[in-house]
Amino acid sequence: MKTIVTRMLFFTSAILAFIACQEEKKQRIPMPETNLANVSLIPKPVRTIPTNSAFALDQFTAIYTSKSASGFEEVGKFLADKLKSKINLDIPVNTETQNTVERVIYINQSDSLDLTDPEAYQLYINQDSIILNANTAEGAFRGIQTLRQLVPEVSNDTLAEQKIWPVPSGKITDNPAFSYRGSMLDVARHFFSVADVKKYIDLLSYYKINVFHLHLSDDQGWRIEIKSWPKLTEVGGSTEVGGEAGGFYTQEDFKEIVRYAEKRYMTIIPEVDMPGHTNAASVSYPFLNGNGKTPKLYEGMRVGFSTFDTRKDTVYAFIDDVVREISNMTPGPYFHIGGDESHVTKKKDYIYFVNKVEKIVQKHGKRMIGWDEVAIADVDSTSISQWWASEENAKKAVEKGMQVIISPAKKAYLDMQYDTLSPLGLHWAAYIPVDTAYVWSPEEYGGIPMENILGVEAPLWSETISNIDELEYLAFPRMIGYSELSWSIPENRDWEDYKTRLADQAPFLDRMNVKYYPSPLIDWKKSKYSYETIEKD
Ligand code: TNX
Repeated sequence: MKTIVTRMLFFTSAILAFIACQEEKKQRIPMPETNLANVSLIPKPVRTIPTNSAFALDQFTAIYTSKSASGFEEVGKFLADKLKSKINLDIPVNTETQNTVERVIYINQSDSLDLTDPEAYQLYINQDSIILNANTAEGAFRGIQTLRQLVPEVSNDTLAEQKIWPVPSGKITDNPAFSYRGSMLDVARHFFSVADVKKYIDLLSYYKINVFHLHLSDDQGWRIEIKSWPKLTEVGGSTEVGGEAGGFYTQEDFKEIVRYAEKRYMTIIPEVDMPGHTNAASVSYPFLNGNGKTPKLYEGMRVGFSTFDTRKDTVYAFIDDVVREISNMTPGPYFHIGGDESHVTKKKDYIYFVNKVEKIVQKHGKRMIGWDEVAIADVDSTSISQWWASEENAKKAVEKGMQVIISPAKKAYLDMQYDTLSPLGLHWAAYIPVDTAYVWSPEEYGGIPMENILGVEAPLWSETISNIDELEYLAFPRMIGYSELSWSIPENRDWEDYKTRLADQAPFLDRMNVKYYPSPLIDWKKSKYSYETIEKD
């Protein structure tokens, strides 16, 4: 009953407001005092200057975008869609001038020299307009994530007849510290559906993550259809850790993931782990196997027992097909060859293998990424080393002029338990509570020179997680901290300040139905969504 009355009231007030607006067009609605610098933005922008008033986001607001610049209109529509699901307001995008429009959000392609980083943006929030300037649609896309965070979850119903969501006024200028800000998901130990992956990608993009690395093969499963080698998925895709059913992405599925990520200006990095971590491939095609044993499907959690035969030409012909088929579906510049924990590959064979596979990757137009071990081979300076375990290997990569992705297991592994009581995760590298995950500097980690650091990535290995709820429990809230470590400059990072901003993410996470770990270190904000759940119960 209450909702019907509220709806009727809303309907009548909307009509009244509409009439009133027609009469008193352009009259400013007095706004409450605000402080843009106190809004809980994550990642924290480079610079925020509050002007203490607000933009009245309401039913008389419209979005306009540069039309000639490619991608800007789509960014405008993306914003409208997300605001519709957040506050249930329909905001028209680039519709012909309507006389009901009182205020505008303008997403503008600007050639300003202050916006040289392709992801840089400026937000000017005034009482009558919001102007988002960016050089590229990618920059505009990052900017609308900030705007989404600035729009309050709950409207103010006392300022005018209509509902108003006051957006704090001021100016934000922003760009990322690192151009590579990633998360990895292991879909090999446990398979995750396209829908699960999309949900994760969408959450990551809200926090300006721009790289999503998919670990597509391992001892326990092969997860990507290769048309020229169908048994990889027929046989190798049939298992996962713990004896559950496994699964794989068809090439259409993979392309769908790529498209979904592309819309969010996110690069997909496919990984086929080799020469170790290859049991599932070798069971499918036993000629690949190089450990002298008959390969059998494997559903355990051990690592380091498998290897390709590094001295057979047919193995490289196979790898060529795999890299070609996957690279053809991958618009991003990278192909990840794994290369970790090849404990049963002789060192000279490992080096021979990595040298050859690097050439295959390059032949198919991609830059090779490998886990830090690959730096012991004769790799090219254009290849990239992902530092997960060995400082010595990371240093070798730097000596070779390579770029390094900072992913130290002790700090950045999302599959590490929060503490000894965590029901999910491992702890071979460390226990990583939410503060430990945040309080370190990728800029200074292990003394890698800044010019060699490509960026930061937090991998989520899936030995102990088998569904989206469990995935979210390990990834959130820590992933939010990694977004700040990779986007925000060190001067803007502070645990005490971050803690309160993280607490304010609860309404968003609840609304997205994210089963995050409610760390006791954080005083989580109650949200109307969590109240609703309590009421229903
Ligand atoms: C080490 S990290 C691995 C993975 C495991 C992970 C579990 C890396 C390059 N190799 O195979 O899944 O530890 O934390």
